[in-house]
Amino acid sequence: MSQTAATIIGAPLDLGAQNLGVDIGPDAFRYQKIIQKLETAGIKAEDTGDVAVRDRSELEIGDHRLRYMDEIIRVNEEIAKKTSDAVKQNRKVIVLGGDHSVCLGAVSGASAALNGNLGLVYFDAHGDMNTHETTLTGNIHGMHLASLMGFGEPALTKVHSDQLKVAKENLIHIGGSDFDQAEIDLIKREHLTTFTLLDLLRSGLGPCLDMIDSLSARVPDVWVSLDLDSIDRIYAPGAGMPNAKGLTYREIATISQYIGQNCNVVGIDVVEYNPLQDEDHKTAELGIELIATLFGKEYSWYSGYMKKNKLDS
Ligand SMILES: [Mn+2]
Repeated sequence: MSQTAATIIGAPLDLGAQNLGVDIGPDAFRYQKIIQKLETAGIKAEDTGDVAVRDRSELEIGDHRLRYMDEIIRVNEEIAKKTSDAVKQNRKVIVLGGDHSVCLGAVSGASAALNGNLGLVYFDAHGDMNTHETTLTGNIHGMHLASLMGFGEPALTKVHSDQLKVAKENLIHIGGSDFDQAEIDLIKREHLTTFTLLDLLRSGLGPCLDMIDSLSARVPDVWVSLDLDSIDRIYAPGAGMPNAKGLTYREIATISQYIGQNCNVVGIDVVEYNPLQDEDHKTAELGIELIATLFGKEYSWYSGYMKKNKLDS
């Protein structure tokens, strides 16, 4: 089996949220042997280390509607540069958060490398589609998805390049169960494509798979943003905000496999991982499995490990 080349970018940014414990996420994935596990799935990942993030104790909050924006933009510019370089070299990109605002740089970089011709599949219990004008918290991890589609604060929409990062018709938002009214208004006004928990319970997975089909027919390349809080806390207790009505393992694994088999996934960000809340590292383990399946690989860390070490003879 030929190995797929990938680049890992650690993004221990937690300034987009408030004290969710997600800044140690990248190191926890490394401790969980992400490199070795992906290798058994056919992905040869090179770890480029972490982008530097200043501690919040050294920083000014700034505008309370856009908390810590200057440092968040600075970090995301660096993520965007590294992502863009890797995509141009035809390497798959894995961005390990960090809070979800790291998606801003990741998708901006990938989009720039692909001249804006990029689809985005976005797993999240929340909308992340507020702007500085509608936010209730001032936390940028609730705004960057709007920014990627050109809405809201210009300093955020223009990270890495002045061009639109994701055309609104090239977004699929999956797993939503907790949208703010302003986000619902934006979704309706802009006719965004969403597949919520309610849609899932009402219709089953069919319409979601149809959305993925039409996205892959429209754009050659897709980025996947995986907020672990889209997954039920039974399977992902280590999410920054654990979700009691999230996607089951069966659902997230099936959708991920479908994406991996039907889309060219150029990169993935896995975000909002809080190792301190995890149980037996199972959230990290699930994250690694989903990375492999989203890149179209089969994941069986245990059987691969057994074979490699000749323990099954
Ligand atoms: Mn999110």
